[in-house]
Amino acid sequence: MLKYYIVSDIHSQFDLLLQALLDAGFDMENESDILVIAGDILDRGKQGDSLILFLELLIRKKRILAAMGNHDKYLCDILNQKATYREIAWNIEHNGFAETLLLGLSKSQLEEIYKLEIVHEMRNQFIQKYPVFAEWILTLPKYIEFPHHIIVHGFIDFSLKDWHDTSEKYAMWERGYKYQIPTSFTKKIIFGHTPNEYISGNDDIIYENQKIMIDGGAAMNHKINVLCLTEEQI
Ligand SMILES: [Mn+2]
Repeated sequence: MLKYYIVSDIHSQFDLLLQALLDAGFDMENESDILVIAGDILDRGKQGDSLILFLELLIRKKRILAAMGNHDKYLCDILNQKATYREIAWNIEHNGFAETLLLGLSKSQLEEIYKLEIVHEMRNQFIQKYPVFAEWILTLPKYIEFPHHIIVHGFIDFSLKDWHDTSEKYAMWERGYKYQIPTSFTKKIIFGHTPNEYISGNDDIIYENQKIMIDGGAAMNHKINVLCLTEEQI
C-alpha cells in the first residue's frame, strides 16, 4: 500500500527535511513511500543545491507530488522568462530569493541581476544544472485533490460556485487559517504558507475542524512537520 509523507514550506532546509522524513519512517528504497510537498520548496535557506539533487532522485522515480507555492512560482517566472526586474528585486529584498538565484549565478553576477542577460544566464545555468527539477517544477498544479483530502499551499476559494475554479493566486497566497470551510464540504484541506508558530504559538501541526495546517517554520530554522497518510486514508 502506498504511504504519503506530506510536508510544506521546506525553504531549502535540506537537513531539516531529511531528518524529519527519516524520523517519520520514510524509506528511499521503498517504492511505496511517496513525498508530497504543499508548496514553497526553495528560497531563504542555503541548502537548495542538496535539496534539489535529493528531489530529483524522487522525481525520476515518480515518487513525489507537489502543489505550487508562491516561492515556487518566483522560480517558474524566471524559467518561463516572465519575471520582471521589479519582481526579482522585491523577492531578493523580502523573500530570500537571492539564495535561489545563486544556484544559477555567481555572487558578482547576482549584483548585475538588473541586466536581462544575467536573468537569462540564471535560467540557462539552472536548467543545465537541474534539468529534471526545472522541468518538473513548471508542471506543479495549484492544488492536489485526493479522495478525502486536498493539498494546497494557501487555501481553497469557497466563495466560488465551484471551488475547483480556485485561482492560482488564491491557492498560492491566501491565509487558510483565517477561513472556515463550509460544513457541507466533506474533505479536509492540508496547507502551509503561514508558520504555525504565528497561528498557535507552536510549530506542531494544527488540526482545526477540516483544516490541517502543517508549516513548522523551517524558514526560521524551526521545524518541518511530516503528516503520514496511507493510500486508504488520503
Ligand atoms: Mn508561501
